[in-house]
Amino acid sequence: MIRRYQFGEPIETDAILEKPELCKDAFPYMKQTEAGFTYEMTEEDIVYGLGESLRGINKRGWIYISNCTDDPHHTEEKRSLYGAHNFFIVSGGEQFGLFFDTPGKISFDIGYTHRNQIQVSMEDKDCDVYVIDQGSLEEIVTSFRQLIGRSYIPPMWAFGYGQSRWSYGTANEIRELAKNYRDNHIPIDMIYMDIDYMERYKDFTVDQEKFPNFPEFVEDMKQQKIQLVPIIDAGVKVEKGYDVYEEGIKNGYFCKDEEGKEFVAGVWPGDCHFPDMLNADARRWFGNHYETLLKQGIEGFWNDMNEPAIFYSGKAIEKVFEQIDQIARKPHEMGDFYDLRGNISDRANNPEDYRSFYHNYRGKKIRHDKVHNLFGYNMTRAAGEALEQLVPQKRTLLFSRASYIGMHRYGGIWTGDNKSWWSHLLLNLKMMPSLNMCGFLYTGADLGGFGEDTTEDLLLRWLALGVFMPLMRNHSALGTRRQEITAFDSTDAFRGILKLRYRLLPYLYSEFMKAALKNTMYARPFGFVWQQDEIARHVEDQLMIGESIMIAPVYEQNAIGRMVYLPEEMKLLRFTGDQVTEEQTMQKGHYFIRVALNEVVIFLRKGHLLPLSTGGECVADILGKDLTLYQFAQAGDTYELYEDDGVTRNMELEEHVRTIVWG
Ligand code: MIG
Repeated sequence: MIRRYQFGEPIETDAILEKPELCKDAFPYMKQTEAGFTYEMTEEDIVYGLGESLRGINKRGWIYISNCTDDPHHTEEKRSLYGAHNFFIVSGGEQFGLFFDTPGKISFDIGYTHRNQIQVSMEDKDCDVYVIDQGSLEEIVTSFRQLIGRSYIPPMWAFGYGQSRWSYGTANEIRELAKNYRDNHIPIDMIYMDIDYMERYKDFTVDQEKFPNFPEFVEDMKQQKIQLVPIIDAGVKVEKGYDVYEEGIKNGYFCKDEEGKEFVAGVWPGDCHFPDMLNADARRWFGNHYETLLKQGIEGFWNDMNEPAIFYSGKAIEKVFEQIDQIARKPHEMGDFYDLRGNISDRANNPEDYRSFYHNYRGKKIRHDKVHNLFGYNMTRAAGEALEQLVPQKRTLLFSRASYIGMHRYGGIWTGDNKSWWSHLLLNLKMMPSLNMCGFLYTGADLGGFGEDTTEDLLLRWLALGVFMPLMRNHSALGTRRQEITAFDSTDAFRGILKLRYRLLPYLYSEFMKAALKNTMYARPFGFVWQQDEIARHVEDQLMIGESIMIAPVYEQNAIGRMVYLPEEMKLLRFTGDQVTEEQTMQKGHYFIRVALNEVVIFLRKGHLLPLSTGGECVADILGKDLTLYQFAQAGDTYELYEDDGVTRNMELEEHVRTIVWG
């Protein structure tokens, strides 16, 4: 049973479609205080959840603030990333899950101020709180996921490997990249198009000089079984004659400032207006514009800059220019320079700017900061709802950078601008289960790291984790070292790891689909599986992926392997490239496991099967082909395999699951 409590007058978020009746009992577990709520933890408590946030699987010992932020430096001291996922579970003494449904800023102090105390606080204390405390950890998650609705499911080709870069600048560059991969038999299904494909960064346009005959090009790529996936930014360029701009002005679909004029924000296109994603009419209008690209053959999109990111606002930048002007006219003082410098560097994502524009939300004028965390959510909802109408017979790929719980029904997320750091490989692993808890199943990090220069071994190790992530994309920033597979010496090692991904796909897809359709987790922390095992409960660098396999990736440079904890008897499967080169049953315990750079080691749980394809260079190659079974099973053990055509929206479990029996 889920209990709903209400505090103040919460603004609707649409995180939950059917709300349970309000509960009249006293609010359990947490004490109400001036600032919000507190809870006294026991020493044994572990706190799980909070979706896309920094630090551990166990969130204890830090403070996390839900405030969707475009910050490309994901260092330990940060409190906010791009998402706002206000669900956590306390487990140890008492066991319960809480979801704080509120669209503004909210802070979760999980033993930061006082080591054994949780403090939840927010500016306006208007929120719905949902309490779930029946059953196991997994059952709490399933109840929560039922409450928030089924997670987004992409087409199966979106489980292939994707190559990205900011930016491939011309059609020829992409053709060459595709040829390089296909000639070298490096599996690939997607190539991403970053902002430079557009004409002056205008949404839904394609630069005709760099990408002539775009529909033909898209079709050519599809012939080679490669989908092109363009980026869409939140800001619409201010430019006379540009249809999206003109329509938005005419219909009043952009966010307005205090005086009722369109709010001006500087982002990539220069001066922009933000479509009012919270206004249902504006949402329909913006979503329908995706059709421009659909008509040219595009079947997938990634939504960026939708926190929304602001480099500067029109008004703030004017003030800076005034300041420069004043300084220039008088004798300079030391302080002037520092003042000016501070003023310029504080322009990006400035809280003052978020307080200076408004939405028309359900007929009411609402200041942006009150509903800040719903913006990216509703941009992706705009797209998701439109795509369902425009392409009713097929699934479309869609994922977002900013998000709030509720958005998980419309699209996936990638975890934004990480760096080519070993610590971010581990962060990727730790974030997965928390994201799953909050409904985000189709997710992944920029493999190899987005910012800074990667190295061959970092990319190899990161891909060895990436093979288990639903969204498997290698993406890197402008100006960093090239990060395509073909940029490195060990082509064979890379090819082997990517081929393994395609061998694993029947299993990974099946586990993903079951997680989506049954509201369960695709990636689980050990504490969810072996709750009675004190050591297992505190493992932060190994995960269960689906029901059959446990992974323990190498995340340190120059390591020849790593310590692995087996909470029970398991069977080690060593893949050298995509071939099994060792099978060994191992007892419960700690082991040092060697893993070479061209290897991936998987551990099979007892009583479970692992179906593998024979491999391929794109998802279409493996659809409907024979399977090879690996197992740590006895006669009679079973596996539920989910299979479908990978594109239709009919995904009923009963129709698509068959039971494989061992022996
Ligand atoms: O200000 O479009 O997170 O993936 O490559 C940077 C350029 C804007 C941020 C995205 C990143 C993308 C980049 N974008």
